[in-house]
Amino acid sequence: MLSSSASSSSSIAIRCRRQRRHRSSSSVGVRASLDNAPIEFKKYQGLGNDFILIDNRDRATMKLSAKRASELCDRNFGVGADGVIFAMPPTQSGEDYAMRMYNSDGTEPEMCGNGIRCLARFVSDCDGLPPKAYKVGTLAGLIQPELRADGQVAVDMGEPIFEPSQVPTTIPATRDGKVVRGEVPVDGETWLVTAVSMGNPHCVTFGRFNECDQGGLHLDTFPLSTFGPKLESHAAFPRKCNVEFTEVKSRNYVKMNVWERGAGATLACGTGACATVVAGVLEGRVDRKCTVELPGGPLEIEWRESDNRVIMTGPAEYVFSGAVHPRC
Ligand code: ZDP
Repeated sequence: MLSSSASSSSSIAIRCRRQRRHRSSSSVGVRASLDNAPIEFKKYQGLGNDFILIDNRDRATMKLSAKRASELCDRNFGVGADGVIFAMPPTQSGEDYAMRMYNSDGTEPEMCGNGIRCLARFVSDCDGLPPKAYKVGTLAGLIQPELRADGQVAVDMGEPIFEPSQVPTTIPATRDGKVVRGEVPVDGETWLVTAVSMGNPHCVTFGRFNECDQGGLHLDTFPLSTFGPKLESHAAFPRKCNVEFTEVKSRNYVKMNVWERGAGATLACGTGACATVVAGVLEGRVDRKCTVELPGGPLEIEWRESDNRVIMTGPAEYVFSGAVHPRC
């Protein structure tokens, strides 16, 4: 029988072990409950392209798994969104913060245009800051959104990338190392496409052989869900692609319907609108300053001749807030 002091020391030891066990089990419990604690989110949209935004600047790993993010994007069983975007800690000096994102199918794209406008608005709202410009690290490099006093967000999207292996596409270059009006066979027809990367891959088309030079596409009656997936997953794009079907209305105004990689038909795509104007300029169809009318509304795009950079301007709106369980 242990002596009281002995017993007391041993009982303390037992108690500590029990506590440690409890603590460790409770800390595991706490850890588990911390890991399982509901995660706050805010919902934002840019021209109907909608996102679940999560402030993740307190840790280097994303708080949700790809699987859980995809579940939450479901419009019936989840919150409903085209993707989940995380405000992350800066990854390099000079960044204010970084961005990571999941598409609604759980895949992770390198960049997103409507999403980075929403992220800038979200961070500004979270931090209670007046409109300002940010330096944001992305998988596609440094991107600079600026919240303007008029409520619009102007984003320096960087320079378009054309080198086929970097888009990536297996279509051989047709002009100056670029794929301009490259041929892509689909079900016995030939689509003429221009391949552009805005950090993420885009396949811009004004129509099939002949059609694209005789009146072009008519988007009001165009079967997007027939041709979108066929070009998204075409072998010519080894990492798949976002597909922009474009109807030219004038040299400064085009209509565009997008079929997004990893999200399907969406109401708007910012990187897609940038790629559309760049492709339109290369094909001699539009000027460098152009309005892109998407199903969700217009985006103003300028491909600046002075420094080859693309500037995208458009809205980013708060919708609602909530909390979700991280589950897995
Ligand atoms: O490259 C991709 O997988 C896109 N689906 C990412 C999302 C793009 C976005 N719609 C945009 O606005 O650029 C957010």
